[in-house]
Amino acid sequence: MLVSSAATRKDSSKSFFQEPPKLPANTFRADKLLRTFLLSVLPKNIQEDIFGHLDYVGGQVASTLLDWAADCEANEPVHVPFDPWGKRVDKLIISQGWRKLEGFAAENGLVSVAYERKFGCYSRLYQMALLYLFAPSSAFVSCPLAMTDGVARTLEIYGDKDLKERVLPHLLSRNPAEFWTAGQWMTEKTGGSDVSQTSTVAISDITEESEFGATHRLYGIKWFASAIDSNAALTLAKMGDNEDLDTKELSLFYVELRKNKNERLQKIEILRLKDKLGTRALPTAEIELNGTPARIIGREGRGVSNISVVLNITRIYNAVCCVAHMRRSLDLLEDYLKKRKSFGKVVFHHPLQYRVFRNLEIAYQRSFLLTFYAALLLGKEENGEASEVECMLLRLITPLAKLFTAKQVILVSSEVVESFGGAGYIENTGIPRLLRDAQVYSIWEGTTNIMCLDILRVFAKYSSSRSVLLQYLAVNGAKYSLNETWKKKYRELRHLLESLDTANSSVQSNGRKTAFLMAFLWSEILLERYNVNDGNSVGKM
Ligand code: UCC
Ligand code: FAD
Repeated sequence: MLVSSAATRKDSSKSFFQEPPKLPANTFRADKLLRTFLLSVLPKNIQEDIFGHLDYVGGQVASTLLDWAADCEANEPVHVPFDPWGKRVDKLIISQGWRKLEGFAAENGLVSVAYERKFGCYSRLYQMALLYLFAPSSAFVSCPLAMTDGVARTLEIYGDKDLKERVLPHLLSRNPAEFWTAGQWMTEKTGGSDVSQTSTVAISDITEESEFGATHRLYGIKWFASAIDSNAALTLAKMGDNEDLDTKELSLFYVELRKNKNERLQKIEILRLKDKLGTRALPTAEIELNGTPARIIGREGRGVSNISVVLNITRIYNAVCCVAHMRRSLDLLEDYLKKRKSFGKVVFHHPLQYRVFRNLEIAYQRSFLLTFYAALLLGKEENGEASEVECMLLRLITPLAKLFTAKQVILVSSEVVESFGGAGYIENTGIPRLLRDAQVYSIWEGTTNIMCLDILRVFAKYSSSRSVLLQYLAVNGAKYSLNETWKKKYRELRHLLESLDTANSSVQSNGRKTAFLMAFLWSEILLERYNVNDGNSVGKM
């Protein structure tokens, strides 16, 4: 009798298999907040025009694209510096999955939708909704798309006829065979936050006719160059012709790396690929520019200001990808917690775990609303429809959304790993990657501190910016009758902004406090405005 009950116990443990987490079959249909936001912001005719496409993408990202992304993760990029005979070849081996994801992005207008401007000021929002669906299944193809978009916008603003007529169409192509991606090389060994120590020099000794009208040759090392399989890049360098002149100022250069993806780089050596904590499917290289032909863009010495066009686009991409990363993690977690049992019920129904989950959802909602409000303002600005106040709000919300979402995604991903229990720590469940990949968003495209300083830079540079922000917050705080906590925090922010004039070191050291107060106050308003406080996107117990 004893023997048989032990055998039964043994059998039941052997026959128990935990159901793994599953994504919704269509992530657009399942996404209540995305739909709520688009329904309340977009005119009806635009909803009708774009929802079919979002629905298609929402289905693909939860099926076909998962296989392509898995292929990217299983076959990380490889750099082969030499051939068997010792000749430098700098071959880059990239997975099929990566190419397919790039092709999907081109065909579905992941970059071009924003530039075709078929939906006027709402084109950006449509594009960012596509990116939001695509990013978590893209193995970081989202990264070259971000930089391609930033470069496209820079060429729109500063490019000459050739760049606009020959290069821009490649960046905006919907044909995978014609589509080019672009990179952005700013960081050097001496610094990524502070690029003033850049040692790359530009010499104007172009003698032969260059295919893309190169004006200079570049010499130097770029310490981080992501998506090194790209076709083009923007980079910074000092003018190096005359050592006696003050060459401190940086200029912006366009580099054409290759016409076809598999071509070898000309006068650029890949020193090695970075061995990274996350983003492992993305080829990030250290490169040496050995007389690389390059073409100056914009005014000499205005490189940092000019490349900030790229930064302001990629920072919004960064925020969208963080929000998307949170949504994907929470979708997987909710499904899992509704299947996993402990102490006699599914874990989702334990009040404490439910509270944890709900708080993560709220962090996600705040992040989503700040980010998509930024996308809405960006669309208006690009279409010439933003008021002066809206332009100022956009300038402030861009670094704010970048820094806030990048911190929230780390917090959310870490809790998600823990909420999966031990399974969250086991590599082939796919869950640990969520945490590893989350860490990058707060580093690249400007760290959290640099974003705080960027916000302070705006307050210092534009005298009206503080009153514009405070007025916006006060009017909306009153409109939505926000509570005492909100009012107290508003007064705290007002006090901090008033103290900016004192120019002492506490101004900078309060940078994070200032930014996180702004994020709280602003996101509270957006939660009310888009009626999210009723928990309409929070998984019900
Ligand atoms: O990390 C990178 C790529 C990663 C892969 C792609 C990820 C895509 C994300 C999608 C998710 C999947 S690329 C490297 C990114 N690097 C950074 O973000 C640099 C961080 N450092 C900064 O942001 C600094 O603030 C600097 C380097 C931009 C500027 O520092 P400085 O030297 O102190 O600059 P100044 O003197 O304050 O600014 C020079 C001029 C000023 O204008 P003027 O001269 O007219 O007064 C500034 O107002 O540039 C202007 N400026 C800006 N204007 C500076 N930043 C901005 C801005 N954001 N918008 C407008
Ligand atoms: P540092 O500038 O040395 O900063 C170190 C720390 O000091 C940071 O925490 C920073 O916040 C803090 N700090 C610096 N200055 C201040 C200050 N004034 N006040 C307060 N705190 C400060 N770069 C590119 O150009 N192109 C790319 O394609 C690219 N791809 C990347 C891919 C990955 C996966 C990663 C991780 C990075 C990539 N980068 C790229 C580099 C990235 O942009 C930089 O790492 C980043 O900007 C920080 O620069 P840094 O590494 O030199 O850090």
